[in-house]
Amino acid sequence: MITLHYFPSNASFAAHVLLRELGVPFELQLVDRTQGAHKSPAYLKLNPNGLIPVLVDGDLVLYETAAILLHLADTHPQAAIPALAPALGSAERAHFYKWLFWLSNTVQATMITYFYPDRSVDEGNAAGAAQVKARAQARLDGCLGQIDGLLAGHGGPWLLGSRYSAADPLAFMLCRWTRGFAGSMPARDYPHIGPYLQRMLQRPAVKQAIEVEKLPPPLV
Ligand SMILES: N[C@@H](CCC(=O)N[C@@H](CS)C(=O)NCC(=O)O)C(=O)O
Repeated sequence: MITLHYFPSNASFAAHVLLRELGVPFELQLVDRTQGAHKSPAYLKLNPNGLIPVLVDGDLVLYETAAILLHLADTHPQAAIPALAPALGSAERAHFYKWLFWLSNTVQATMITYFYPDRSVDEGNAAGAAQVKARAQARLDGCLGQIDGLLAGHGGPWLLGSRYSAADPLAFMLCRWTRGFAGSMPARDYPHIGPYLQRMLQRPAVKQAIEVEKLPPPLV
């Protein structure tokens, strides 16, 4: 049995959507961040970083969102036609890696700086934190512009073009995290990302994950 350790609207959301896209049996295990469960000794045994998500697949214990997405796509090649990852060794697969890595190590990492700017400055340095947050937002503006340009360039409907892939739940999750942007455009207001997010919202797997996690409006 596959178990996803999650908290609503957290980085676990991408894996949650993908599991529903695959249509395989799985269970959700709430990691109650409000009670610090992600820093408990039991959870730290699963992920020493104390971060959500963790996927347990039989004997395998896996953290890092992009690794989880890749693992799920690789181990269920027949679950979706076409498969949720392009063929190994293909140019499309190389681009798939590129977007997964970039979304993780650039966009998601910058999001964390945006949401927790106080972690980058000394305690009580509110002005410094505000500057860190503003700089992170400016970098995210550039990332959103890049995603919009990608969608405009190949015409969509999905991140890789015509193929819906395991990168889409990650892109969707990160784009929706910008919904509270003030002073620059949230993802939904970009001409090509906006319709992309609406297409994602129409997918049954996304609808189900939103319903189960009880995500409140605005969704994007
Ligand atoms: N690189 C990690 C990042 C995961 C991450 O930052 N998760 C957040 C939730 S969205 C978390 O657990 N934060 C708790 C904390 O920072 O203490 C991944 O992709 O899995």
